Amino acid sequence: MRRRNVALLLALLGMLVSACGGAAESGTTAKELSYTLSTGLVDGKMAFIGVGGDIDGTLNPTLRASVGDTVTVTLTSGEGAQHDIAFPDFGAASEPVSGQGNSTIVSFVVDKGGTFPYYCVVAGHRQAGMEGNFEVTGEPAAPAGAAPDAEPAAVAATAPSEPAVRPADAAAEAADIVRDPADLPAPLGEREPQTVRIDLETVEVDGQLAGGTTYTYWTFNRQVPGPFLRVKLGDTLEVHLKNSTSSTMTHSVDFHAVTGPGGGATMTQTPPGQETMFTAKAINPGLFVYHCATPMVADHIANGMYGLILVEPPEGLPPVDREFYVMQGELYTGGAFGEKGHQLPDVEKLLGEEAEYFVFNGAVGALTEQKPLNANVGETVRIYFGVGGPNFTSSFHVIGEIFDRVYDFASLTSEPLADVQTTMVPTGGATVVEFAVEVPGRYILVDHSLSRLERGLAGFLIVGGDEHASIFAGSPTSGSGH
Ligand SMILES: [Cu+2]
Repeated sequence: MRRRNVALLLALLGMLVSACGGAAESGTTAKELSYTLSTGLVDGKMAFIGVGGDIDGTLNPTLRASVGDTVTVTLTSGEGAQHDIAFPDFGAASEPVSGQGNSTIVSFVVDKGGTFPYYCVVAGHRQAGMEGNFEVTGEPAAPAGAAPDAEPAAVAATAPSEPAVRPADAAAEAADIVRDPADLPAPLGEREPQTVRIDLETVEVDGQLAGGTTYTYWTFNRQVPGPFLRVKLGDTLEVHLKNSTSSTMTHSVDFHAVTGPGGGATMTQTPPGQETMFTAKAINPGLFVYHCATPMVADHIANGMYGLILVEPPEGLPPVDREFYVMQGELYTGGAFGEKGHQLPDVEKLLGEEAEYFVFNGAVGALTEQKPLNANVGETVRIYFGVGGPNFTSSFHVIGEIFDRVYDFASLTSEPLADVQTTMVPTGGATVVEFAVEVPGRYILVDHSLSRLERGLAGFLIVGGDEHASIFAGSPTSGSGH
């Protein structure tokens, strides 16, 4: 840390010296300019907010300087989430800052004229709104052989790029973030509506994505998906959202089961270390997705912030022998699918919808080697299945089974469909499927867009018990891989 400070000081001295040189050459007086910016969420978008002077209160204010000036920008974290500020055209970027009221500083000498972007480099924040203009009067830079018009094209290329992968040092202690598909509360039975307290904690955890590959997940309660919540029609939800002190981001929750602005997201934008609360009445039965709704929302969802809440109709659902909880999502990593080490998120891939990983319950192998679904011949099975996404609709199918009933779009008040092979589940949507298991063996849960099977998307339903030759019989041909 001390060594870095010395390096910083030397760099600053170097800049000052060059600034004096520049001023002497041009014969003008170089100024020292200071700007102060805060950060915040305004109307659902992230922004830099001007503090003091002409820019006071302005969102993403245009900052101005002249060639030769030394510009110092102090960035204060207004809401406590992690941010930074970069002027990539000048090779200048601050250290990240987090924690409400803490500051970071970047200082640099302006060596060319024109209009340049400044923005937050934290993944997704520029796209979520944290970008402004830096206008420099004076001689534009004229690199030999380069037309001035060509300059904007260089902006993106000179942006500081994060490495795609971090060394695998974290792999050993990375957490198991996989939600067991059997981890869900029992049916509520018939009862009067009541107030149900729901405690959610948003935690950012380094977790196992695949063998030898780790990823920093953003979670509800440390697992993906978040906890399965079960309430009754007419219940009042009292939602407490706590954002861990170790978080770098603001988080929130939007319940699709809630009627009201943002599904609760407007009231739960929660900086690290803080807690928010809202109440809402469950006035529609069904199986609903909940997810984080902090900009960039797609980024928060891709990182694992989704779950399901079941609002049972008064009479509940017909009894079954086994219930399971499965959610599909996709991840956008810097490294290609299968690359080892700690993968960092890739916002460009996210915006291009070029997913590297497709997962059930958070990780490759989550529902195959790690925590498969288990049942026995003669039992009835119900799967609560949702798609967090953020971008890919699922063609949900169980290889070797037929859904006896599908509550299409997770509507529990419509008559279920009978005898369905594959059912479509939109992003931010869910379904409930039921079937009896008559034949022992291993069944594979897939999205029948089967290229995703090669990107990690598979789950096992392992059925034990006696053969049932009247339904299924024969012997595999030698050489069959199945
Ligand atoms: Cu979030």
